[in-house]
Amino acid sequence: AESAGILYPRASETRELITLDGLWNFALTNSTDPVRGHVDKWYQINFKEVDELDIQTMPVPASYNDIGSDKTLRDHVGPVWYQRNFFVSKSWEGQKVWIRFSSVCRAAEVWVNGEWVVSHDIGHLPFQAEISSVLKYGSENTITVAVDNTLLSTTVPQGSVEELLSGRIKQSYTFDFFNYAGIDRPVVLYTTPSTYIDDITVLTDVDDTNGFVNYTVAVEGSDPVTAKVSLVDKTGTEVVSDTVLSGSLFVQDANLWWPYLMDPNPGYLYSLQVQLLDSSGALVDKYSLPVGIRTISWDSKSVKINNKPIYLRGFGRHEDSDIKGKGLDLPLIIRDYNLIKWIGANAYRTSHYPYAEEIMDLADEVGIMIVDESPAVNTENYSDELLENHKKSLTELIQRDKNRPGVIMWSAANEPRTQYKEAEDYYKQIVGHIKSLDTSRPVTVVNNQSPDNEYSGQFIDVASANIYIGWYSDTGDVDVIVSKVTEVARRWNTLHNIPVMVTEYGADTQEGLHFLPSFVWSEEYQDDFLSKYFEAFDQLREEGFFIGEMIWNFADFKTAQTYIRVGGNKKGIFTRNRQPKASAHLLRKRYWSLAQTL
Ligand code: GCB
Repeated sequence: AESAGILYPRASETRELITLDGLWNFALTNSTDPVRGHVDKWYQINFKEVDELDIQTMPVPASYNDIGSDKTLRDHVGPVWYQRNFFVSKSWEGQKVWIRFSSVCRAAEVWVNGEWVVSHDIGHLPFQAEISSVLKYGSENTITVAVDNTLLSTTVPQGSVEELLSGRIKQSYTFDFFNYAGIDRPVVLYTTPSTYIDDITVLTDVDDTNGFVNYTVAVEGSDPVTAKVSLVDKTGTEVVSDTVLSGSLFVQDANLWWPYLMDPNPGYLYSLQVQLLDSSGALVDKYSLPVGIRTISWDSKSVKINNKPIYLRGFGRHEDSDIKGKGLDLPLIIRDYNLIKWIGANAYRTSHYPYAEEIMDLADEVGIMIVDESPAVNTENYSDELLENHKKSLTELIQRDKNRPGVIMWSAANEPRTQYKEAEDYYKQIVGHIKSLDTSRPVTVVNNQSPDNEYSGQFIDVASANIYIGWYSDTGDVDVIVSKVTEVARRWNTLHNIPVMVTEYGADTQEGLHFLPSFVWSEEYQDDFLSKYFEAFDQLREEGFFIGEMIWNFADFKTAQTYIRVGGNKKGIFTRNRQPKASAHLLRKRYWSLAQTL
């Protein structure tokens, strides 16, 4: 059974949790015979007992591509197979046991003890299944996962597959980051009671210094229960409570959730502790959700948090690093947040797919404002099937992130081909779908089309422009940046009467390459280029509709092989190893001074 809720798994008085992260057994299929594993039912065999399977050891979580030493693994197209054993305690019998994957890139099929339990067809988003009835308690169990990275014209994101003259199958795609694949985020087993908290939805509001936490608890199961819902502050003190499953908590003189550097105490989180009780008052289930009290509002010129206009100082980013690809990496995540704080940023966009829940938790805690993006990047060849998959990605994204105070905007897509007329109905439906799920946050589409020659702008609340003047056009001509950038931004505003931000601008820069006077690819050029954009942004800020700047990119990252990329995209202000280029110091000066004036 699949559940509607997808709450982050947490242990509590009523819930236990074990991780299945670690070393798994791993087998490739031959790309020219992709169905082999299914035909031979690899989910019913023990990989280790089959000699011709050529088993490798694979870490979870990690992308598998860069772990090996040959191209067969890195450039593999089609299914790969993961398997491991795990022990389930006798004491879990009688409870509901769930398997939850935080993400598998891209399509996953899961079997436990040879029985199919769940499939999921999109990367970067969690899924789970209740597996109580297929488990052996007090005994070893086997889990097998088939992971397929193939991208087609109807998948999100899109791609195409061809057979080369050599007979090799090759995956192509137009997006500018490596198509990493595998079980790239944590896998856990957890228990719930048979009557349990399936989902919690929180919507907060602010009235002067007071806060409201409006909540709804969804319960599954047949036992009659009553509730106790308490809001607990950082010191562990209960501030207010109620006994209904759906209600509104009034918080006098609330500690509001503020972005980083907008308040001495940013990212304040309460804990909403939800308890289900039986008729005798005994605890049935308990789940605690972090809650930030804040409100978002917007009009034709601004976006406000707690009624104060915000100005976004941030980045486009990637989940990307050496060896593990997009695999969850806690030291890297903390390093990144330390750099974000060091540089004085207050925002980023989860370009070009939803980021790990652990990364999102830290945004909530630090006070980083997130533009939360669907994995739909560069959409083209619009079809009904693509539309359905794209909508599904947004349903799952909003279900996962709806309660996060840090998420201040939904991004429906990055650089869709919106210059075609068929994009009009498509994006009308996509934005309408987001609005049907959440009206508390503005919606954007991140565009690189000219505002006069595209069809999505009429539906969105905030315009997001990716601009590469001085790089892909006017290469080397930094002197035209100010006039051209201000013109594009103004045009978005006058055409649709909405606030505007620049979501990408950047220049590839090889660390350590120096030229005086500045020359493309040098650290000097990146500084020159950025300084001109800063000038443009300062002019735009005077005009009253410009709400933010996000540099492309936080760090260098890996891409597919192409002659315009030397070892990947080098537009980072940090290297892939997270060390600063000269531009990081320049940006730091700007972000800290903006933080002081705004
Ligand atoms: C873009 C894309 C981004 C690329 C970037 C670039 O417009 O949104 O994915 O990496 O340009 O550097 O070309």
